[in-house]
Amino acid sequence: MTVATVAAADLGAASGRVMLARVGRDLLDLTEVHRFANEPVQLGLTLYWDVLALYRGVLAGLREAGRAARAAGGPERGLDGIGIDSWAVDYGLLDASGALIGNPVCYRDRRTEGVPERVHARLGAERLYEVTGVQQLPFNTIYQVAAAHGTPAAAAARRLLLIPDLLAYWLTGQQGAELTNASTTGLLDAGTGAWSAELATAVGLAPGALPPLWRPGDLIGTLTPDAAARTGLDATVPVLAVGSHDTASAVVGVPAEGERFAYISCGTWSLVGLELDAPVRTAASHRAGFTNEAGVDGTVRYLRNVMGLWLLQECLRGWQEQGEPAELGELLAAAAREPGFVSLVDPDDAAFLPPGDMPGRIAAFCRRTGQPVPASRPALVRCILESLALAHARAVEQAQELAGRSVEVVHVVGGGARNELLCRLTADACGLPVVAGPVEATALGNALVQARALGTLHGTLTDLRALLRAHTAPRVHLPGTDRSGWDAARRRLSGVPSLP
Ligand code: LFR
Repeated sequence: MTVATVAAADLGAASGRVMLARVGRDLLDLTEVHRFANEPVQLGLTLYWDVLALYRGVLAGLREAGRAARAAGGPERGLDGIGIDSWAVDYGLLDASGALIGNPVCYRDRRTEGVPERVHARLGAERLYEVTGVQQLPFNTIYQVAAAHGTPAAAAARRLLLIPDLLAYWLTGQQGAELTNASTTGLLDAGTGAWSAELATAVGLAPGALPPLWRPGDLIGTLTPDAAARTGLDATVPVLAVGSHDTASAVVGVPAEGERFAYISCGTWSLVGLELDAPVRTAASHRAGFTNEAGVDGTVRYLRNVMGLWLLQECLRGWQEQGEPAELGELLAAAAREPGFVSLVDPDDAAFLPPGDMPGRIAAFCRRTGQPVPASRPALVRCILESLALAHARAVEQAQELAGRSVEVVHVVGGGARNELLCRLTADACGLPVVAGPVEATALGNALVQARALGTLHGTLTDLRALLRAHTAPRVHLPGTDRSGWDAARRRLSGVPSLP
């Protein structure tokens, strides 16, 4: 086929959407056909995802995508392919009949507090890093599974499916685990590329609970009669494995040329790093908190999770909840006029991870470290964005040192590419040009991998990126020449205990 008409379902921590993409050798266009909220639900002590609402949203989006594609003269069966990506690490459990056991728990739930320490005491943190190569974040699947061990739900579980795989199962009836997302769990052996039976058993998973692996580009299956009826699509429409970890798809969607680039996939999280051919699993890399996640085409996503725009999103959500909403555009414009380097926080401080009173927690950090508490909303936003820019620069610098590769440019993709102040501050802090965009890198990466699997596109990631460059118009932010403010901020923060 010369044009592939595909749907990319992209589920984020705050919203999900379905995009309709038309991809050809000289064509790449993307339209959002459906967007729906994704709000975790606190019930008793546990924070859950409403995964059935997500499934409903995906069905509605696919219906809309098929309708729009047909109206535009697309394929008679509705779509040529469907790909699903979402945030990582979270999962649903299936019982022996294949039914979902309860709602998946959100990775920001507090059930894993203290669990990594327990797991490390038994298995050894260094050894775990050598085996999995994964940054030891408290919410990694391995710690969530360990936290739930001994509960009735865990005892009944026969299968563990990551979120995109769970939705693919409901659409096709096929069970599997897509590799890029599987690599975030802390249960995959990075050396062999297979699940580690030893680690799975050690945290109490039933034998066979981890399903066979799919690689991006594999056919997962075609729609079940039920899914076909609910979406108005033909039952022959294939669901294809893509980089089902949203960050893996976002990295495909980085319009870079050559290999001397760093990327920041910037949304709720900032995923900051490099694309490598081989993992870096040194002790120094472990100490610096870098991960080696699997990328598309056997690449390694060597990156660090920086807490990202979550800090700002949580402030906005809190103000909204109190009935005093802020208008983001105005707030950012006001923040740009604020004086710089007044107060800085470490965005990665564990105190910022759960939902809740973010301005209060930032104020507490400032008090604890002897800095002025931001006196207004614009001052608070300035503090957040400067702190993020500094954390971005630190991660870009460390990634280069640890991997032994220097970069010439930093690509910012995802929603954060829209935030000009953040991009400018990041360029200044890194001392490198920032190329901002596309905002829709994840959906584009998802669609490009599908189009290649369908035979419409050919070639490597470099070839896919050439198509991206021809059809997107990223914005370049050059760094300022005066580095003194940033260097002084770095020195000042080196005295803060939680910062390196
Ligand atoms: C970004 C992301 C990150 C992952 C975090 C939690 O959306 O997928 O890569 O560390 O969410 O799953």
